[in-house]
Amino acid sequence: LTAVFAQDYKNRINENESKVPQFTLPDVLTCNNGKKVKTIKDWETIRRLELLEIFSSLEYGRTPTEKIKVSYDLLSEDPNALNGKATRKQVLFTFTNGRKKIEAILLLYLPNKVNGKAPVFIGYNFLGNQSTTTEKPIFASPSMHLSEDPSSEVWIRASQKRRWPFEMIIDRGYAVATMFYGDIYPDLNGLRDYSVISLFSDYDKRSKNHDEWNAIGAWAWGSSRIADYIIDNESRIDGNRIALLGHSRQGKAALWAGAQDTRFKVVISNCSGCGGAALSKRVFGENVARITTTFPHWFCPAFNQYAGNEASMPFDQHELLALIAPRHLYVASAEEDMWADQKGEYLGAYYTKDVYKLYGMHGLDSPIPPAIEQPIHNDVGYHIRRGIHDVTNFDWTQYLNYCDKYMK
Ligand code: GTR
Repeated sequence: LTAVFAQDYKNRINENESKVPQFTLPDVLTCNNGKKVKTIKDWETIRRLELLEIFSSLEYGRTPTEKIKVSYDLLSEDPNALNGKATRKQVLFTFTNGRKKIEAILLLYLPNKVNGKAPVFIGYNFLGNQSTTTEKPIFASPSMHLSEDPSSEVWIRASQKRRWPFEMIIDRGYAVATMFYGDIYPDLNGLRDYSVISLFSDYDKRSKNHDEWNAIGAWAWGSSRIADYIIDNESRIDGNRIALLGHSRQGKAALWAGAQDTRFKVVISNCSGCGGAALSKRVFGENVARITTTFPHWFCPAFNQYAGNEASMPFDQHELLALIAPRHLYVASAEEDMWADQKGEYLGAYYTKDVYKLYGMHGLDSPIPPAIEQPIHNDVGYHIRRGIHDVTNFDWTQYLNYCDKYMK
């Protein structure tokens, strides 16, 4: 039956621009009561809070404010990593509520040549810290055994090294920190009990509350915990210059984290697609029906009501991206990544412009996306590069250039 449903939704996937429905986007600066935001104060004290409430109650679920106890243990430190260019640290995070604990490991590279505090990129990896580098020893990430197929060769050392050009990042004077996202919420339906969500005092595994937070909410929460650690404990990193980067599903989580936590000064969405930077109302590529069926554990239950009914959504993703203003936002797409709806990703970023304008900042100028590999580095950044759904050196080069412009 599941296969039949999946096929049904697959049949309804549209990747033809001429079949994109007519739609009207909600105006990001119009409050729920119909009044228009005219000042930064109105935006920050009224509309911004309304939008956070919309995304908490209708898409990602509510992030609790309760604090979970966490301890940090330095597992290893090597001042001569990456041919002496970096100091590599591995830090064990133990989250606990007294009855139960969940462990995660942060892999951190600090640039040795930087005197004083370096800016940092934070980002999750898909396949464990050991997948990001050939360096040794790298500890296996604690929750890898909970993944779909732990014996698969994708988990081997350095399998995703190309997505993590540590040396290039270090050479540019940035620190970089990564963690396996499955350590925060193992990415399979039915594994909530193994996620950080299960540590909260009101956790009820049977809860079907419409605004119940889920995997994307948990990953976003976890990014903020990495920021806590860095700000409180890493004297070689500048806590005021944190860039958060996420690819694909982690791009969705990075945007949600950046919307909520103003300590992220640059938020980078790499091919985040549906539920990320892409406008839902275009119903192009992956759509709400498909994503909530394939990944029922990502969003809050309320989001399911828009399956096959994007037209009825009282919000869209440009309003999520606008919550990052006046901090910096970068959205990137890939030419062959129709599934993520490249044009929808561009428009999601473009339609933040009125909020950036309120702050006297420069968003994207044209509703028409730029040509392939012609990056725009206004206060809001965007590029579309050749190739498939991935993170490449081209992407990293743009992120480094953009951060040099706004974080150095
Ligand atoms: C796909 C999913 C996308 C995107 C992608 C990824 O299967 O449909 O929404 O998140 O995975 O994370 O690589």
